[in-house]
Amino acid sequence: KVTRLGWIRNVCQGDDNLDDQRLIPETLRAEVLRHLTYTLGKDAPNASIYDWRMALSYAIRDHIVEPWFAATRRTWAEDRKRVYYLSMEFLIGRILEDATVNLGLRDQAQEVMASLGQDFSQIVEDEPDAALGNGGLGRLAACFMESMATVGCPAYGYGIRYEHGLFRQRFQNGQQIEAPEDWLRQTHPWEFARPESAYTIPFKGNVETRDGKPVWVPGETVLASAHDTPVIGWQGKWANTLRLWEALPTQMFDLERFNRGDYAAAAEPEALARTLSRVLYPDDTTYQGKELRLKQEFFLTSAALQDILRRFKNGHSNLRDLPKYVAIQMNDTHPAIAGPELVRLLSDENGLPFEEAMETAQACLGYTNHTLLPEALERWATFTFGAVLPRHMQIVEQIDSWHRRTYSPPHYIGIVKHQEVRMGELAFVMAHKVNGVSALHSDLVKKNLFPELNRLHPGRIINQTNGVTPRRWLKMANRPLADLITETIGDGWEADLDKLRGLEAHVDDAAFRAKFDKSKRANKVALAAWIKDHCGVTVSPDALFDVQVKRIHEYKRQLLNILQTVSHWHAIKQDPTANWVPRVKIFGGKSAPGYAVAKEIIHFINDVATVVNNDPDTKDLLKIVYPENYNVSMAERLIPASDLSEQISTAGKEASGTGNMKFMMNGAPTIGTLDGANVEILQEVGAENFFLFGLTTEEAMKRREDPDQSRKAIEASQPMLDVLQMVAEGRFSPDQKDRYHGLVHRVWHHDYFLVAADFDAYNAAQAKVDAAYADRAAWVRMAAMNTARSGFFSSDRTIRSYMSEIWDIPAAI
Ligand code: B1N
Repeated sequence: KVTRLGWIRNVCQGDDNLDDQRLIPETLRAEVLRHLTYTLGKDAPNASIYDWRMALSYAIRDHIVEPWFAATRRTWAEDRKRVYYLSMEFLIGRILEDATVNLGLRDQAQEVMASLGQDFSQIVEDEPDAALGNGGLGRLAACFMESMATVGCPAYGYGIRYEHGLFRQRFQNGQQIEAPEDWLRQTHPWEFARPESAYTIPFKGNVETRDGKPVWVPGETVLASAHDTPVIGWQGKWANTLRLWEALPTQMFDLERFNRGDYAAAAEPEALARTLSRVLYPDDTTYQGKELRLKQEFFLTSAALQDILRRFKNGHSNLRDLPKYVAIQMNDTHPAIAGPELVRLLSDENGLPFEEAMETAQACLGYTNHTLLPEALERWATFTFGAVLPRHMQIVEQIDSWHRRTYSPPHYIGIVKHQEVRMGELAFVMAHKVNGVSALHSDLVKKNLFPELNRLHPGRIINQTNGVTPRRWLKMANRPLADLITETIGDGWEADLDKLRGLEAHVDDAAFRAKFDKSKRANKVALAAWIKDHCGVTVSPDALFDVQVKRIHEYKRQLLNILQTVSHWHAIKQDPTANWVPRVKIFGGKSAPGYAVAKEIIHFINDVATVVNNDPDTKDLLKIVYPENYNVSMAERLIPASDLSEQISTAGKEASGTGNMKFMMNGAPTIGTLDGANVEILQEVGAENFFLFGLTTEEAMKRREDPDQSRKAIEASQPMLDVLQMVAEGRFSPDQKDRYHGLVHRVWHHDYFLVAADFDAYNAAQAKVDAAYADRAAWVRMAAMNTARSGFFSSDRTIRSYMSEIWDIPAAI
């Protein structure tokens, strides 16, 4: 028998022979009971599911702390370079089950809780999602944190500890209603508060000159106080820290006002400071020039940089050596104020000359671009920027003229232009590497977004295709398939996903295919029960589960999907006895609260669902479900149960996509366009295992040159004419027949995202899906090929590539 610490030590020393050293369940059981009793002060007979979850979480957290210390000690001892990943979003989801999976304790945890009369899966589901992000960008940051811990890359994630994460979505008469999310109402057991690690963040005021030097005299200050969550990698061999900042007042409250009896005014400074970490902005790939958002961005960035410099100075004295020990990655332009802030800290506060500060900062900084959409590119009015960050406004001007002077560009796109600070250009100029997130996207970043800067700085823009962690998205979320994979090719694939190629040798084996099919069916049966429970709709697990889950956005074209669904419904009604393949259309996703067109699409999908699901003619052939409040934990349930992955964005608009990779790993072939990482998925999986359709990026750009393009496309397509007529007649809004006139009008006349232009091609691709699905053996083979060839999309591959191409850090594991 090995003690807990002894076991962990063996793991840390790379002893892979864990079987006879497994933590014995009795120990874990005692630990859970100890936490229940002494940490929570609860007696087992009176404990609620919440109490049990807390007790188990603390017991599991204890096991993370040892490798966490070990990794930190080793990083200090070996004086290693660290990555600092700056992101306004970390879309983590639930932690408990993921932690048990990575520690190899999942089965023990289940057994132990059962012995205590508790159901492990219920406990897991009691945990609220940590929803500190909007969508792909935030989830990518979370996958990267897990992969950095898995490959042994010393790293800190820096973010904001939002009191309220992404809003909860409900439907009322088919329309989205937002309610605040409140994940911190219950104790969050995974974090350690570090009130001793706090920094003052200055804002506003003005810049004075003293002894010929600029001195920023702030008008307000706020305190950034740290909360650390350890992030454990696969098999607990390494752990890193996610450090989230909470905003606190530098002065608790105004005692003088309080004594005067003015209680509201006395509490004002506190309330004002706290608004900085109060709520996540719910915009995905859009941007609004709100002052509070700029303050949040600076709050995160300044706290992170002060922390980074403090850690560096704790062992080093020459700030010019910073790039040898520090790599800072900016997750989009949201933390792009890091450029001027680092220059300010190095020059104003530490006395480096401007040019040396510039060089040092650049050598540390990397910038990842996540979108080409013009509405997402951050630009701040110099008026706002200068008022909130007066010293930074000066430094930005200085950077701009330094850049102009140093590279004398022919026609210069300035950082400051038309009284705006352009954060993309700023991030580009301040970074030694700029990367896109898929091959196609990185190409477009060079050609369309930064053509001038690319000519001035050849080689600075590189590609780093996104990835996702296979521990959460396969091992944890899809146990039936994960077990089958291990049974078929052995273990080790979890940290070396290219090993999945070993499955290819089995796809022509009928016995293997039967097992593969069985694993998918088990997930579908479970999902069907969940759908019955949550949506009140009965669906058959024998139907084809066709899934589109992601933020609602015009460019993602949920509208194309639902219009094609209407067309399919109409076709079934025309010929009810034909050999139709039963389908369940599943939608999931939130709209930004202020995005009226996206909200109308949600309403429309729900209205179509109501009509279709109540139609006796199509009863067993077509169902539409749209569960409320799509989030990470819902994704973990839906994706493993999917047969078909909808990735149908207008070519050139989706930077990468990461959901597409999760579906592929879980054995769902894609119906999709040549957009984002779909291009690489197609390349890896082969055209015979992918349902490709639609215009290419170039064709799409060309098509838009014709102002009449959508009308022409519609008039050339009888199915499209039929669908639009049904919608316009009010077939799906009998209580308000003209409800979708605006929607129909836009498809006819303002169809920037080319729904009409791609409709027939999409319809034809869906018919091919039906035909393919009807041939069971061929379909399952195709599904298995998707899993087998998904190795490239592990975020471990992505992180190793960032380490060598951007961060200059060797792998430890
Ligand atoms: O980033 C993901 C990509 O896979 C997606 O294709 C891309 O759309 C997404 C402003 C964004 N790009 N930009 C954002 C999010 C929040 C915000 O306030 C922009 N999200 C993406 C990961 O690379």
